[in-house]
Amino acid sequence: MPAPAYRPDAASIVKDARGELQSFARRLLGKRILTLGGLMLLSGCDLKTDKSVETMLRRVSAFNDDAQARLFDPRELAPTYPESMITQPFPFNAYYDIDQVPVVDPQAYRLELKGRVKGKARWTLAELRALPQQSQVTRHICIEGWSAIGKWGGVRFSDFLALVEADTTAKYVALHCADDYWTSIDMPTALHPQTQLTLTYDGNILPARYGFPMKLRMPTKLGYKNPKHIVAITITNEFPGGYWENQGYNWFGGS
Ligand SMILES: Nc1nc2c(c(=O)[nH]1)N[C@H]1C(S)=C(S)[C@@H](COP(=O)(O)O)O[C@H]1N2
Ligand SMILES: [Mo]
Repeated sequence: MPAPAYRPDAASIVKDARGELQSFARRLLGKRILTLGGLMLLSGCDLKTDKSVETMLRRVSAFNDDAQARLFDPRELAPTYPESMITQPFPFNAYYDIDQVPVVDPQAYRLELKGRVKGKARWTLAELRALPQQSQVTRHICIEGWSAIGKWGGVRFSDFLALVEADTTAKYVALHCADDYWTSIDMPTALHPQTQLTLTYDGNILPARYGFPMKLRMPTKLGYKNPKHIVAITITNEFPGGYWENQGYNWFGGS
């Protein structure tokens, strides 16, 4: 994957870091680039334990623009964990309460591919489930200041993009959700080996609260870049923005 080789000055940036955990999201507003890999390096936290994540969130809560512009190498893999470390119960989060989680009819569901794709443009759930599956135990990090380890299973997204003959020279992949949520990612992130078209949670069909029937799991991205209830995917060169991104959250939101 193409990756700019930025070399952050960790010491000076950690010195700059100050402020409170709650201000983390606010401080991201209008900022340019923030990466999880970069945060790991800059904060000196490996993000392997809950405590190190909290420490990291606290340390980076007051990063300035310069600090945020110092990127880490996005070719890095996010850490993986033993199943014994899975957080029970895994938290629910959305821009609404849990009783408003969208209800998607599995029979009627079709995943739609739009934009720069030449292959099959409509997929049933059965067809998606028939593709080769993989799983990951990784940490989900929400910008609101919590993190949790979960196990997600599904199709490696780069395999799926190849299957639908997506134009992988296009700049963006936009993900449209059943609840009017949407987000978008750059093509290197879409092709990252840990980016997953997710159909299961902890070995079972993805429950409604965690994104039934399908979500995109990206352990290299913050929580809000991991869209649930995906109904359509667009491959495009036009910047698609996102639900939170258009309200000021950092578009990059990860490594
Ligand atoms: N469709 C949709 N996807 C979404 C959201 C949402 O409101 N709607 N919230 C995002 C945020 S901010 C987080 S932290 C995670 C929460 O996922 P979880 O419920 O599996 O923990 O979903 C992300 N994806
Ligand atoms: Mo989040």
